[in-house]
Amino acid sequence: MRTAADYTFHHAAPEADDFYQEVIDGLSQSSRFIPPKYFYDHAGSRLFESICEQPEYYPTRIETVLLQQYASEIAALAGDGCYVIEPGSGSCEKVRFLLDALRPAVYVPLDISCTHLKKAAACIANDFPWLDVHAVCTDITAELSLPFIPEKTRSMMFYPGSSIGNFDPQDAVDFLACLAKVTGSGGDLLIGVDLKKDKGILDAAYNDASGVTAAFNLNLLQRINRELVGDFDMEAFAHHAFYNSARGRIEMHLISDRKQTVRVDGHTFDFNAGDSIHTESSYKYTIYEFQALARQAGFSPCKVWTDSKDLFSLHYLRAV
Ligand code: AVI
Repeated sequence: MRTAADYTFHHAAPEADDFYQEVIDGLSQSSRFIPPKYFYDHAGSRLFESICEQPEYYPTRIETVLLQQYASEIAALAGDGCYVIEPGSGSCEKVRFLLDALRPAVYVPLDISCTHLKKAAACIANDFPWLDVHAVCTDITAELSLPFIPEKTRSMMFYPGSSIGNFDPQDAVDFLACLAKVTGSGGDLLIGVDLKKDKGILDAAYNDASGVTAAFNLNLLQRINRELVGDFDMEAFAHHAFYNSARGRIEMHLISDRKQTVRVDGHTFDFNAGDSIHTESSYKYTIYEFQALARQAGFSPCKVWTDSKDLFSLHYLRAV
């Protein structure tokens, strides 16, 4: 038997300049926007784990119950000895609920945060000594290339947490189409999708009383200060999140509370009081809307599970 923390590591992370360029470009536009993938530095990844434990943030709890409850049904659909590939694997917590039932040949976690990924992969390898773990540090929104996966391997993409909601719908279709390309025809996708529901429940989930989501949002400015020689005053921006019913999405913003000028590596950006930096959208779907989106990406629905209050859904899809 192999030793603890024995796993294979592949590094395909983007150049540091991507963060720099996307921040400068995003802050230079009239509608300022920084892509949410940059939330997840080491501090941001930890804050996200803490969000998942907040009582108002229901998706993680409900999805975990669904995974536990339906693990054997999922395993029956996936078949024996498949490759499980998890884009944006974070702390690799949710896959644990499937591994004993699924008994995959290989588990491939993919994440942009290398430090976090190495730790999570080592823990999985330690806790499931029979499992072959190939961790890949990469930007999953760039073209995915996994050359170590043999052709004709049966694979199941695992994309929990409703992270698909963080893409605009057309980008979500394009991303799912990339996953379909990686699995090939007959490959599977198990994906968690947050459902449309009462606005009060959604607003509370992104404005937890302990202020963890606010800290997560503001950490983006701290990250710019730390890594890109920025001088954002953390006291001068506030977290703002709300459900935009017309667009079917939560929007997260950082709002300037005064007129101010911010510098990032010699570039200057002027803000008036109330000006926003849009940091994240989190789209919510009905089951029917999501299945239509998945079809556009080349997947056909096999099965969907939901909780008794229809707050969250877990879809099993197959690439055509
Ligand atoms: C990762 N993603 C699905 C989360 C969401 O709900 O959109 C990120 C998040 N942002 C604030 N809270 C959680």
